[in-house]
Amino acid sequence: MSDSVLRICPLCEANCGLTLTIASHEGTGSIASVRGDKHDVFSHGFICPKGVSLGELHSDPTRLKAPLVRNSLGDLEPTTWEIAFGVVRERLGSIIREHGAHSVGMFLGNPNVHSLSGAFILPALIKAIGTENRFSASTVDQMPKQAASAMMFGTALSVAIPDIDRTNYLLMLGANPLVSNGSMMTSADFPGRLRALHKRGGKVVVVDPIRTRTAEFADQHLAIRPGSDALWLAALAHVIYQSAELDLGAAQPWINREQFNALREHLTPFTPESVAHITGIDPDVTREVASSLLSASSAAVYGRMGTTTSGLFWGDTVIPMATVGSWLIDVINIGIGSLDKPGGVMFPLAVAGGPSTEGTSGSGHGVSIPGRRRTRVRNLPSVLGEFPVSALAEEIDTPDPDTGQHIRAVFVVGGNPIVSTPDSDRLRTAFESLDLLISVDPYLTATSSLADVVLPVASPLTRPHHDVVFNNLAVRNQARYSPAVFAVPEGEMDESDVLLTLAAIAAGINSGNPVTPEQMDDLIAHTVAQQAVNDTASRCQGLDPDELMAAVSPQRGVDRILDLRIRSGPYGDGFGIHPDGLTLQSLIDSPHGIDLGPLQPRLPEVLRTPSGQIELAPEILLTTLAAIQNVLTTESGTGNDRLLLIGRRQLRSNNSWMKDIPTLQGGSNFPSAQIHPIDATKMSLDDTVEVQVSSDAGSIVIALEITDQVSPGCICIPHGWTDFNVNALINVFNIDPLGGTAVLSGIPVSVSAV
Ligand SMILES: Nc1nc2c(c(=O)[nH]1)N[C@H]1C(S)=C(S)[C@@H](COP(=O)(O)OP(=O)(O)OC[C@H]3O[C@@H](n4cnc5c(=O)[nH]c(N)nc54)[C@H](O)[C@@H]3O)O[C@H]1N2
Ligand SMILES: Nc1nc2c(c(=O)[nH]1)N[C@H]1C(S)=C(S)[C@@H](COP(=O)(O)OP(=O)(O)OC[C@H]3O[C@@H](n4cnc5c(=O)[nH]c(N)nc54)[C@H](O)[C@@H]3O)O[C@H]1N2
Ligand code: SF4
Ligand SMILES: [Mo]
Repeated sequence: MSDSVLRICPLCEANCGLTLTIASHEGTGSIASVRGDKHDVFSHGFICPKGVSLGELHSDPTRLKAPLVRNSLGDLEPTTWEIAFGVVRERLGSIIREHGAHSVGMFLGNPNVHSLSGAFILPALIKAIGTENRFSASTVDQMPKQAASAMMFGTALSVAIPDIDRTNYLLMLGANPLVSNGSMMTSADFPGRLRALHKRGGKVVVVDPIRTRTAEFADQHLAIRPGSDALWLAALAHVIYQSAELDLGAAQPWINREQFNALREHLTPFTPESVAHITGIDPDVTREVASSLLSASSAAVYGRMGTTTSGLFWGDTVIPMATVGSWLIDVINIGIGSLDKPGGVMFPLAVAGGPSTEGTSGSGHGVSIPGRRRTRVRNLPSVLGEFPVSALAEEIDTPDPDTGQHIRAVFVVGGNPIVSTPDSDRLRTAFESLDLLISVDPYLTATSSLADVVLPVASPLTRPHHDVVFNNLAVRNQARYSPAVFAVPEGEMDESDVLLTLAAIAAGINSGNPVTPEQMDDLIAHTVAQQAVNDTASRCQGLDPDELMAAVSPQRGVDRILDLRIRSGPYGDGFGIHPDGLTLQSLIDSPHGIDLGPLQPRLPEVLRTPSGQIELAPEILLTTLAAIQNVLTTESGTGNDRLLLIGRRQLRSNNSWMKDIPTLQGGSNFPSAQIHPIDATKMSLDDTVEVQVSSDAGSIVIALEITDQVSPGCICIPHGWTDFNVNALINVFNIDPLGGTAVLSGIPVSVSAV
């Protein structure tokens, strides 16, 4: 007899609800099949190939089951948890005692935003280590969007999300959700939601140098020149802010007149005509899009990877404009009256809360961009509490000439920076030179295979799941929780316990007194309870934190913290103050989820800026906009012997991992460099050849594919392949100055047959 369980998929931001048929509970347990859960309140049965592979991932024989420690011969060898943590305690202890906490670096990868332990325990590990040298995948991803949103609305998760289910006009730049399933916009069944948009007569416009699947679906595709989005958005904003129909809608009362005027003035030079020679978009088309945005009954503008990680190659330099571009997207959303309006862009309200529900409603500390701290070697500013990952290698391999200070130990938690971040060769050499590299990762990867200690975490199906982060970015308010499907097998360890143990070790080193993982767990929960009673925005303000702790007992670990967050959160029972409110048990009792309805207006409560207003035109962004104006009057001057590199995601892939899962084999799941037939003819290349692709940072050899989906002058290469690592071509110098994010798209490369 087989039985089935429901499970939220932890593999991407879409957060689909799945039905797993259990083949056996014996041993490590196994899954016979995975389907979309038709009754899921959010995903209504949608599933993609990755979700289908969840059972195979669980039983994957190549997943590590025991920790590895490098032996005296230099090989990684399986060992016990006690020995592995003992090595960490001893070697980390002597590094911190001798060289201080800042000699430890941390790199946090993508899977951390997809787990409860990443949300709740990892911050405690960072704090326990006490290092400022924190890096993450965010600075090869979405950081500019978060920086812009934080400046405008007050927190790193105050992101205005397209209300895709009610909009009638969706303008998407640099996003390919029909392959990626959406990002910074949790929208399970993106394809279905786009079809519904069409069905109600709405229009989709895609701006992308590649004719992607999403572009093919769209009503209109604009093949923009890579990296020039900010200029085009400035031109759109220019037309909109000059319009007689201007109505800022719900945002109006929270906009400062002076900022509005300064913005309008700064947009003056950016006419559709003045940017056309750079963007390649006809000025009439730009005016037509502006006019559609203004006249649509509802409209939303959305930008993703292509807008946060591209740069404009112009006059022989690469000009990053990611934070300005991300900001201009919301400048436009405000200009067309779409902010906080149904069918426009709105702020989700997450069941377990988030930065925009903490503190005091309507105002807060805001953020400082650029950040106040600087990297030691290049003096690069921090961004939202971390440093650009492009600076990681130099912070390791360049000791201070006077003090000898540098990063000597690195924790990589759920990341593969050797493949996912710029200048992989230098980072590999830097990692090889470390006194200690610790990797928390269930696989041997290009990164973890360099580690001194590898701490593998048990299968995601052995842990509970709830999307703490992504409910802050979801297109509909809803709440779902999945208990663990299987127990953690003998000898393996849950990620929460791995991170709690590491945090306890670090706290013990720094305090000089032994700390147990159980004490660490209590400390984290107590801190959450204390904050909940302190916040005036909380549903249990003023209660005694011990009362909260007693109420969530005897739960421990991530479940206890989640219960505290739900009960004090915006829909919570407030520990009795709101008797009809939600608890973790309410979610457990509703396995298909609780639908909390479409997004609701949240202005001005959502704001956490010190002014209590929307910062429509932060000074630093106006200055940056004024600076990029220079390109309008220059010619590119570059020879046309080089192509511009564009990234690509593949449907049957998940960044650098899951490549060998059987279900994901075949189809588009292979690395190739795609170029347009015109360029192939010009360079006398046919698609039987391999090509060498070279840049100022390095070169790779990869199979060639000729397709007219790619704009002439561009070359499109997927990321995430260890042996065809596109990041060997990316240098660490092109960084968005405000968002700290590397330029991954739009850089020049040369191509030749091998
Ligand atoms: N050139 C280029 N570079 C890019 C991108 C691009 O488009 N172009 N995309 C960027 C983006 S958007 C991202 S998000 C980054 C991703 O950058 P990373 O996060 O560094 O890379 P991933 O490939 O996601 O690696 C995740 C690692 O976590 C491990 N893992 C899987 N599940 C778990 C788990 O539950 N716990 C733990 N501890 N580990 C787990 C996997 O085995 C894998 O080694 O790459 C970025 N790099
Ligand atoms: N199947 C699959 N799904 C994934 C992932 C995966 O690896 N595989 N990764 C997940 C992760 S970590 C993330 S962050 C999301 C990303 O989600 P998306 O951002 O939707 O995914 P991308 O495919 O990177 O889309 C970026 C698009 O920008 C375009 N582009 C490049 N440069 C420019 C430019 O200068 N201007 C414009 N306008 N467009 C440009 C590219 O052609 C590409 O189509 O996907 C997630 N989903
Ligand atoms: S779209 Fe994302 S969340 Fe949904 S099944 Fe696929 S990987 Fe999982
Ligand atoms: Mo990402």
